[in-house]
Amino acid sequence: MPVALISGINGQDGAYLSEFLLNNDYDVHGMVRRKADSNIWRLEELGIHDSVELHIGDVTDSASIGRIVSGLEFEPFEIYNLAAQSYVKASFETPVSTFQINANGALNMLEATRRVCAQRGKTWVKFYQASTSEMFGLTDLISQNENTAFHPRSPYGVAKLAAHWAVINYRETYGLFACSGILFNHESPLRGEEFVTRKITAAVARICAGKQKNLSLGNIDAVRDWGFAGDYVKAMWLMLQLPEPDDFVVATGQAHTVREMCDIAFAHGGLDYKNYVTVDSSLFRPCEVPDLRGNSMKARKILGWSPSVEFKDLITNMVDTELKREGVVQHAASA
Ligand code: NAP
Ligand code: G4F
Repeated sequence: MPVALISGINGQDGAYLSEFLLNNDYDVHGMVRRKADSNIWRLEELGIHDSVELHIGDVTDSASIGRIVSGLEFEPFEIYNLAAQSYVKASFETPVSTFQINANGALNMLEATRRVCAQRGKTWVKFYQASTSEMFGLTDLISQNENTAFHPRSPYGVAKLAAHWAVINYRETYGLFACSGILFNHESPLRGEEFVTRKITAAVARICAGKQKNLSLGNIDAVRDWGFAGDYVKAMWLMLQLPEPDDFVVATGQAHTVREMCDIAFAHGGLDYKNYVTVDSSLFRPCEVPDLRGNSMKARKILGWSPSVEFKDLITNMVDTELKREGVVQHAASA
């Protein structure tokens, strides 16, 4: 039975990746930080919390990683390093801890991988790093691919770029099977509440339920390439099945504004967003990434990957889930 270890297993992608790997007969292990309260609601929502084995650890704690990685000695295995402080805006407030988790944490994971491979063979472990389109940051290109220059615009992006180069360096220096997926924004009903898709779709449901009156947003003219998280975790796995390690952009190629998202989400709840959304300058980022759109031709050609969910369906599905969570019977006009 193939074995996988996922750091950040309790996050959005960790949960969908676990589900995907379990469906492909993997023995799935995950690293979670010790928390005062349970933090595995996503695994519970997918009904897979009893099917994965959780290990207490922290990517900033090399001792815990060494213990977990060297403990998985049954088979050659796959490591997916998804753990991160993943909220870009918060990285301006906590730049040092963001760097420790997102950059040093990745280095700790790579080092543990290198040590196991030094004992067992170069490709005993295959390593996936969660890189991001935020590394492109400020760009005047219409779309970004694997050859686009990086210009990160946040402590988050800078830390992720350090980790990205560490992966390349470990590949070139030690011959590790290590891949980076440069993933553009991907969303789902399991998204964290601070991210704009979930913030908007949850607000629509709460407004419909009479629990919220309006919604404050930041830069609603920001443009992003949004896809469905369930599609993106498959691309992670596909990278580790290649004969040689490589890096890939994963994106839909379709770009939209936050404003368009508001229009679709509120209309699905039978509402006009203009009556509810206000722009609050305190929600703008000190340094914004105005416009991102991915060119995933390489992933499509070599991995055979393609997205399966259109932007409008992604947003309306998220609204539907939030309406159910709020116990709202769907508006007749949008049902
Ligand atoms: P997420 O929901 O925020 O999940 C991140 C996970 O990392 C959480 O489970 C968190 O656990 C865990 N974590 C944070 N610090 C940790 C530490 N020190 N040690 C161990 N675990 C720690 O993020 P996501 O959307 O699933 O994204 C997964 C990865 O892909 C992240 O690295 C993110 O930066 C990257 N990425 C995401 C997107 C996207 O659009 N979703 C796009 C490109 C790249 P706690 O519960 O303990 O906080
Ligand atoms: O949903 P967001 O917070 O996602 P962001 O910053 O693009 O980052 C996400 O995607 C990255 C991949 O490109 C990941 F690496 C990262 O971990 C994370 O998953 O914001 C999207 C856009 C931004 O331009 C932001 O300024 O929406 C704009 N926005 C406007 N009003 C807002 C808001 N974002 C949030 N979170 N909240 C608002 O009120």
